[in-house]
Amino acid sequence: MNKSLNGSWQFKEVNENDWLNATVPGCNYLDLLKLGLIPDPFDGINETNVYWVALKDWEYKKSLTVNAAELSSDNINLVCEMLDTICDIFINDTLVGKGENAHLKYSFDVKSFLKLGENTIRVVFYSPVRYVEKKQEEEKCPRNWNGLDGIPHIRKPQCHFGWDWGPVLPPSGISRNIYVEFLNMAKIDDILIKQTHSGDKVTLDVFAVINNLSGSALDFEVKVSPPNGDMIIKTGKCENSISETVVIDNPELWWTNDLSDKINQPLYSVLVNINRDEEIIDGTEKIIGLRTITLNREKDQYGSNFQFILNGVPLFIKGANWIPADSFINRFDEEKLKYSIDAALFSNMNMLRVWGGGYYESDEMYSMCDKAGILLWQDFCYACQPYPFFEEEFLENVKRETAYNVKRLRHHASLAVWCGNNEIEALSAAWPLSKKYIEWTEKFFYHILEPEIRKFDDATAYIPGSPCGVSHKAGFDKDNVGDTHLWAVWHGLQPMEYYRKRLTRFCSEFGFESLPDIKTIERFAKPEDYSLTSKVFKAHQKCMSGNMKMVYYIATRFRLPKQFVDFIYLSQVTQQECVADATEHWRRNKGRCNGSMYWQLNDCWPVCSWASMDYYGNYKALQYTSRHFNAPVSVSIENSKEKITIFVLNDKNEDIKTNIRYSVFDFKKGILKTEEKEIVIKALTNEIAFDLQVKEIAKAINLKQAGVIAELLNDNNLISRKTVLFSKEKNLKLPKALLSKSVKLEADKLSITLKSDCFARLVRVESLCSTLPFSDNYFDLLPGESKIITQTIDKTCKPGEQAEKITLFCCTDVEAKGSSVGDFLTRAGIFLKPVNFVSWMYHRKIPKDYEGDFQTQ
Ligand code: BMA
Repeated sequence: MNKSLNGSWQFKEVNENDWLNATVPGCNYLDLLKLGLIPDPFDGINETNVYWVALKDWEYKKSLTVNAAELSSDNINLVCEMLDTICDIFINDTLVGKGENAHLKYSFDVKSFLKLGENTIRVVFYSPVRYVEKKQEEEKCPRNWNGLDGIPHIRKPQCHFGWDWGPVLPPSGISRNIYVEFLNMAKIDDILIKQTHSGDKVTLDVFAVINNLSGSALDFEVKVSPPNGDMIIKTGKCENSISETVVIDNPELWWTNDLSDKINQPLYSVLVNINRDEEIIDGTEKIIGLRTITLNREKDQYGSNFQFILNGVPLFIKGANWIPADSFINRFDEEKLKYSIDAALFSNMNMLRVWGGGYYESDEMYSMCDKAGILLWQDFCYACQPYPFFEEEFLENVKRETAYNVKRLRHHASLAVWCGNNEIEALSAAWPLSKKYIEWTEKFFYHILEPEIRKFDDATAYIPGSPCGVSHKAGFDKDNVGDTHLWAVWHGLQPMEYYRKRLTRFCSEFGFESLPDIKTIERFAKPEDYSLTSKVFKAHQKCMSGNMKMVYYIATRFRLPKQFVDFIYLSQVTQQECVADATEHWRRNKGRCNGSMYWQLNDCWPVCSWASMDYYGNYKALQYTSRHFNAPVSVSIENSKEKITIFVLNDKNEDIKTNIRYSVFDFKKGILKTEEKEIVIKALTNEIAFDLQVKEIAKAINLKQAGVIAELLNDNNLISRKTVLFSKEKNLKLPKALLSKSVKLEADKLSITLKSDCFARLVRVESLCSTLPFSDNYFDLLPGESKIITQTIDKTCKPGEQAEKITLFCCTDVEAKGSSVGDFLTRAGIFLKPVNFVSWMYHRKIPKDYEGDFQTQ
């Protein structure tokens, strides 16, 4: 039996006398905020004003009443699912245990410390900053670029100490469930389920470890419940373990959402009960999906592959990177999680990468992705810095962390790959003098971590790090092997078309920053702060020179705006164009390139960043556009000065019969010419549908006022559409569009009909009250064309307000500031800033292919 200790606690700064109300799970910042003792750390420049919190020690206490029956239990454990981080745990003022790893569940044997009646549990958390500083004095880790020096010493999400998108707000507290476990007779400690797929059968081997305190044999039952159909039950006798086999005929396989026609993917429940005299003593259920997922890294004609294969079907991965969803993770509840996973589904993603500077994600997130059909790539929690694995205690600590998280997550259908770390190898050139650290990076990620994983999971693929190559520090930056992180665009100021030169096997990171939604900005800045160089906007931009880089890239396509707020629109449409162009390029080269995961899906606070959805859940342009460029069946255009090549992309495991057409249109007169044909695209392949010569098109029309639109239709229903123009928007004669809308209330949604008198580029439909997404946004409208989009009724808006507060905006609504020469000089100034220029020089060269042995380690 478990007795929860969640709920009301008391807390105080260690040197204070007065105990204050606290909530568990939670943290010191949230408790202080609730009491009004600190201002909102996300507002203005408050982040620095509340830094003192991280420098103090904090203690939490709660009383616990134990009755005679409980006290006589065979075993009594205090279980803490997350203690963040360095802490001592006392019961009735006696030390019962220590916490030193936020990525680990602790279970302390407390039977001998509890007394009948009232007991006091007290947890004292020591300042994470002071801890790291002290450790760093004893053993110097190399300098850090993200956050404080020395953070590798503490097993806590590294981004708590600041990142190039995150604030420095390292919390302390009991961050997940805490409970007392009263054990009698027996408990199931662990369940492992192995799947063997052959023909139309899946064999499940179910193993359980029993902590049997009864001293005698017990009955067990293994119950497997399919999503549809009859339960299979196996029974027997057990002492300290169970090993049972269940064969499933005609299994319903688990697929990613893009390969499935179901909204909820089929899941099987595997329940193990241990009984005595027909009474259940303990039971544990695991929800699994029947599937095989492998990572094919075989040598091939291009080098060595990097391709996920699901139930034998090669996948093109379309996804994004996931960071901790809130600086104070307890605020991220199930509803917000669902909202985020829905955003990934909206954007046709089949994988998210859980990045290594944060958490091993929650059971809830894994379960939701199981259901949604989204794969998860789980980094181990090491990022961008080498770690002191040579310290015995540290190594033992992380081995325990590995065992716990592998056992916790291995049964999930969504788990696709274990990845050792984020970018440590790639950055190790920065620590040439830290030999010991570099040696141990290789030892740990190439020789220690995988065997530790294999003790508990021999089914899930492992890569030592991301990006990875062939072996330690060999090939991690090459296109022909492993995965790549491509940052030449953005960090390296290379032109946005640069990606087209990169035929990477798998791009697991690349990205482009933009401003968050105006509703988000209003929550952290006042109108007088509305400038990219104001104190507040600099505080809400963590990437060096980030705000200026946005300006730099915007000016390549658009005239710089007069109004600050137009930077929101311009940065977002530039971001979406950049990511769309790269992803489509890699999708067109499927087989050689097998994945595109942009950096990053979400934010942990309101900030200018690479996210496609801001902290408060507003979709940026990229979140909308991803829905199109990630759609499993979609149209894509490869354009150059000479040619326009129209592709149809099919990532479905079935042949698709569609109509494809292209039209040449004039910005004012509309469609001038159309050609259409029926085409069958074989399963999992791409086809070139049309190859157009720009010279030919130019004979009939002025390219400065025309474009080409490609459309994919299924029974006259438009399923995908793409526009291409012949120059950057700032060089074209785009007529000022007159946009109109009519809004109708239908059952649970608004239906909005939009129209434009002439070609309207990148139409934004904005709600000034609701965060809920529209069904589509940031699209082009042809002259006279109308389009209907919808938005779910938002109960947080006043009646009528949601429809009223919809505004329309497009490219020609941006009022330019100054002259083109002024824009050019602004760009040149940003480019020539030493930090930018040096980065540009560094990223200019495209790495040559790896030429050594392709046997990956
Ligand atoms: C990647 C990530 C992060 C970082 C991002 C943006 O390299 O792994 O460390 O936040 O780039 O710079």
